[in-house]
Amino acid sequence: MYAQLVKSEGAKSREEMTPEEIAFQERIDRGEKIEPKEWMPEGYRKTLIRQIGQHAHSEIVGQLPEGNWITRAPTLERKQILLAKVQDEAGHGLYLYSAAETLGVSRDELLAALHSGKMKYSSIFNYPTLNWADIGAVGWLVDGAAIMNQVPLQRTSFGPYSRAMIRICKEESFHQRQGYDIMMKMCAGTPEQKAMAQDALNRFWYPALMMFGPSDKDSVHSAQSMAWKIKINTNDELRQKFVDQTVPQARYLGLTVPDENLTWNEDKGGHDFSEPDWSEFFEVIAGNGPCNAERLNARVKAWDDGAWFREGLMAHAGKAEARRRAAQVAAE
Ligand code: BYC
Repeated sequence: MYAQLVKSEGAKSREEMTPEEIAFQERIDRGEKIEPKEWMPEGYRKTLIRQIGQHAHSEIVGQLPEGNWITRAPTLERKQILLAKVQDEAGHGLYLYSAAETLGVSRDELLAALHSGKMKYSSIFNYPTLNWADIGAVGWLVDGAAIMNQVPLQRTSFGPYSRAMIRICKEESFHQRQGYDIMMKMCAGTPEQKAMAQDALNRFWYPALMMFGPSDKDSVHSAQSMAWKIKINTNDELRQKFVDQTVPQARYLGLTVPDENLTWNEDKGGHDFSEPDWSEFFEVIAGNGPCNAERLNARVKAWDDGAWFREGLMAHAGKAEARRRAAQVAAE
């Protein structure tokens, strides 16, 4: 099914819609939730499968850069906290795969599309986590950006996605705080520790800005997704909010955001800031980032290594079903 997905390039006008599509759009405009068994335009279903599926993949691929640091966390307490956070990401992936499955695509199909490179996951996870300060920066910036994007998605029009987002957002704020807490500790530590925190901010700032997607003029899906309330805000709106929220947090830490153009713009009531290098972004999402191959190989290996377990589950389910049938026959 995923292979049939088409790119949308603008919202349909009312004149282009069928009567069913108009009635559907009116439900969306009234703020009604759409549930899986209800009629929906094929494009709505496909856009949701793409976005929810990629979101689910981001959660499970997102476990890799942090999971790598669980054994190297500096204290037992930090290890427990990081372990809990990484386990939460697995749970988020499962909520989201379940939400996608209600749209008629199986988890196996979604994972096959991830493994073959047909489906994307967030660009941010193609950057390496080189040291412990990076774990602080990931929690602070990456989870901070994720919250900025996900809080509005709690109001998204598709019921199962919206309900999954409510649960996910509760946990994301803990994730962001654990990252900021690591940064506070490092910034109050030795000059070397503070320099590590600054270096992590320098490396993660622009990749974090890229998480919100290309600038609005290059966003192919935004117009239709916003008309359907699959997305609530544009990419640039959320990026702006993220910068405005994060700059004072960096100041509090005594760190410098690596952007010479960063200034407060009184007229717009927000910061002016430099755009990320969009050619780098498009290279990363095309599969050519620093860790794309490593991340995908890790996921494919996990899938292959888990084959015996899936086979065991299927064999058990087959036996249970045979027993149930035999008991039914005996009872008749
Ligand atoms: N990375 O038309 P556009 C997390 C693609 S998990 C990769 O603006 P759209 C966390 C886009 O897919 C965070 N690809 O697209 C987990 C499209 O390509 P396709 C994940 C990107 O969908 C563990 C093309 O570029 N969050 O935080 O309207 C640990 C054109 O873009 C990216 C979500 O997934 C990107 N950054 O808007 C810690 C949230 N940006 O599909 C943390 C849900 C764009 O046509 N998703 N592309 O081949 C969304 O809100 C939207 O899908 C996006 C993109 C804002 C990401």
